[in-house]
Amino acid sequence: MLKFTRRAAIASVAALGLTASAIPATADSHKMTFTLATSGSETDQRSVAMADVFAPMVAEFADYQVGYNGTLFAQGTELEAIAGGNLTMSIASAQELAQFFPEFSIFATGYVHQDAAHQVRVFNDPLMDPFKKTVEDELGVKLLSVMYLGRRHVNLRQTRDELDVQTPADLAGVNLRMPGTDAWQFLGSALGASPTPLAFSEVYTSLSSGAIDGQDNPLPTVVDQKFYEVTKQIALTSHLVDLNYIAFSKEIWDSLAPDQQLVVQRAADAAAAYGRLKQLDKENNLADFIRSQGVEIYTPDLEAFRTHVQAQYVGSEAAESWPEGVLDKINALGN
Ligand code: KDO
Repeated sequence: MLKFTRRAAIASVAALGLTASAIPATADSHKMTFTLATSGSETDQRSVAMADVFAPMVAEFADYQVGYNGTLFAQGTELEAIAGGNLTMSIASAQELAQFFPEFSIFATGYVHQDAAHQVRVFNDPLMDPFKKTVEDELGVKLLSVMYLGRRHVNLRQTRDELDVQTPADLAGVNLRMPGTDAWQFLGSALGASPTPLAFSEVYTSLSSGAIDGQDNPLPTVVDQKFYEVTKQIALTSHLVDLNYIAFSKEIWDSLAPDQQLVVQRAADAAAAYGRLKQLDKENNLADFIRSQGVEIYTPDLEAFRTHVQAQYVGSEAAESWPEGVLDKINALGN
């Protein structure tokens, strides 16, 4: 995948020269159409929350369209599509934002966020204001709300007899699929593995063929994508309490009346809250089902993973982009 610098990325978006008019109008000319692109499936809880909570709340003035499984825009290209006027919304990751604004890597760093509530406190804290403002001013994207994806764990094809993962050293040489941006690859290396960039849509087939040894995602994703059919173990590393932002076109936002903006904001917050509860519930209740499918689930030496991962970030290029004092503020909002 291309490595974007902030300037190059924004220039490439500007060069597209596209406007919001590229977004299709609906039959009812009084209504706008809000189009969401996601690499998640229709049954992913974030997708369900957007369809079942967000869409009805905005229905008075906007129709809701969605492209699932990366069919509308490939994973990692959605923010450019919004900035170029070709898309209204995406479920964006901090890792994608870090492609444009490296300081976002702080929210993609292993063992920083502690849980779902911590993510919400961080997102709503004034510490986020300059981050949100930069994305709005420089990319034309508003971050409306924070969605919970869950605790990412290491999920491998090898049986535990073949490979017992206790510490990062046990992952040496393991070909671990991570999504395709620098922040993800860094995290894969920090875990001790050999990270391979691959689009989400290709993970199942690559696990099945043995092109990769494993992948990392929360338990609900393992079930939603049926990764349990093609893997044999999950080491509960919890290396990233992962989040996504509901990203919305600033151009469309600015075209809305103030009361419509309020409705959109409330709808995003309500969808995020609903999805978070659903995802937490799934996360807490899926282990037995996954085990029943023949996948061993166990907890490795978490202290060894935390210490090793955190040590990799110290003095890293990523950490150099973090604004002074922000990590301390994030930690102070923890438990
Ligand atoms: C993935 O590619 O592993 C990932 O979990 C990364 C997330 O940031 C998010 O984009 C997610 O995929 C997709 O929404 C599919 O669940």
